[in-house]
Amino acid sequence: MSTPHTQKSNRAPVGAVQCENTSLNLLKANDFVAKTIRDRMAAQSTLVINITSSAGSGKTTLMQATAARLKDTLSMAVLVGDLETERDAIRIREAGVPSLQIVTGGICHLEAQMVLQAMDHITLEGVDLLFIENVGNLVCPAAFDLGEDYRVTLIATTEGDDKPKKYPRMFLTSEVMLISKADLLPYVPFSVEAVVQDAREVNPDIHAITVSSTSGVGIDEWCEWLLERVREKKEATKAMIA
Ligand SMILES: Nc1nc2c(ncn2[C@@H]2O[C@H](COP(=O)(O)OP(=O)(O)O)[C@@H](O)[C@H]2O)c(=O)[nH]1
Ligand SMILES: [Mg+2]
Repeated sequence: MSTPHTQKSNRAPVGAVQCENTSLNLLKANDFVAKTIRDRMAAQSTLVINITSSAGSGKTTLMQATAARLKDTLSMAVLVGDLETERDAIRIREAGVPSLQIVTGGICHLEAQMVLQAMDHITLEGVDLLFIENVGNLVCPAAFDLGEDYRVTLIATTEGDDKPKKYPRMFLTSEVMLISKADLLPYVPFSVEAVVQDAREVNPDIHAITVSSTSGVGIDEWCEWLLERVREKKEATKAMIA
């Protein structure tokens, strides 16, 4: 009989030391902090969206395009994680939305404690929609709850349509998959149908929207989805207080 995968990953090879899996304890600590963020944001009715993808799939450009559409309709803020530089936060501020860079100093994902610390350095009172742009990486960010309401993963048409099956945890834990850079579809071998089918085999409930931040395709649908979630969040807070 074959050994279940979960047991296999914890079993030491012959001659090796069997170590305690301390990562599981770290994740428990992370989830505790994530709950603090979730409770705090629920009390003030701020919708929190964790944006994940590989590096270069268009997360920051999407933040800029979303800012252009929604900044006069609702109050937005963006926390953005990268290993180095403040470049993305500057781009988002230039688009007219308050933004703070979280420099992870080499860590390949954001953790809830980083987000909680950053929250002390940006005004979130009255913010309807808080985006957390994660570090570009389809692997590690999947394991860390940041206290978000929704996780949205971008997959660019330039990345190849085989990624949902190769990086299943990211697509399993996301509510939405945005197929980005749709303007490049005529030039790259990428099937929207195939990527949606693979993603739904991993996560049957994943909602897919095809977007292009440069041509504007799908940005209306994306912004409508966001506005609906903001409305729901406000209703939920009202019901919680009543
Ligand atoms: N053609 C095209 N290029 C895009 C689009 N969105 C982003 N890009 C380009 O892709 C590159 C990476 O984008 P960026 O937003 O920085 O990606 P991030 O690393 O995921 O934040 C930049 O050169 C962008 O100009 C798009 O919708 N269409
Ligand atoms: Mg970016």
